[in-house]
Amino acid sequence: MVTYVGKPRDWQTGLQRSATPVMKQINQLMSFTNVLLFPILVFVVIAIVTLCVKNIGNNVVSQTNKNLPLEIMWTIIPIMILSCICEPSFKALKYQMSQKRLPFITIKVTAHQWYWNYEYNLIDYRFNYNSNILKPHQRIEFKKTNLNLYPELLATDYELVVPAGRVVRLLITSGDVIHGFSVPTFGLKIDAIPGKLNDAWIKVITPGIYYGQCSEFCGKDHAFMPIAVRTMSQERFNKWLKMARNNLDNAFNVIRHG
Ligand SMILES: [Cu+2]
Repeated sequence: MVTYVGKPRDWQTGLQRSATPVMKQINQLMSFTNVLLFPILVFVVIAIVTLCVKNIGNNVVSQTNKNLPLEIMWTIIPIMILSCICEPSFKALKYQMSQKRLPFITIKVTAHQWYWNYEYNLIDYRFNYNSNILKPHQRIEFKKTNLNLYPELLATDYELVVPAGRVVRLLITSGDVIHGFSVPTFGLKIDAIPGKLNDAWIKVITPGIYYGQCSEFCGKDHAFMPIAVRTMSQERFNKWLKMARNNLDNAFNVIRHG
């Protein structure tokens, strides 16, 4: 059973709900920054309105020049605000970029115009498959008629499948031009560059389906190469691995209905 769908909501203004520890930190950073930004917004609005009202009817606008205390103040205060943002920001970045030792599995993600290839390269299981956008006429064939679980322009025929609660290492590259592997709920946005392997890690807490899109303009179908990630318990994932190396369609059928 799919328990959670990680996708954008209509009229959403904030970030998507976090599904990984990295995104949790990014969300916390965002909330913290907003707390700092709100008083600045209020101060700037009040200052503009006050100055406008004060200068109504004046042909010559009042000016303040060479006011040393004022200049010191507007240098020191922004430095203090930026220093406050700097610490959690670098902390989140460092966490995101840290190498995780002994990941449960490493998956190679290769971008192509305009689909993704996922390669599982384990000692016993070596296989890869392409993930294309799910076209409307394929919905019945793939048993993906539920638009909430499989939204238009985001659903794919075969998802990237990862175990929940385990560290998964992703090696991201491209077979043609630069693409971007981006899944907002994971706090993940990393370029897929031809001839270069980029490294990222995810640890998805809740089983579900999570959606993202290519985030580097890569040609005419850039908007039609979505990313769908299906996460499940380790037990089910192991079963899926065993089946997927022999019969991919059968493996996906089982996890869809199991
Ligand atoms: Cu692309």
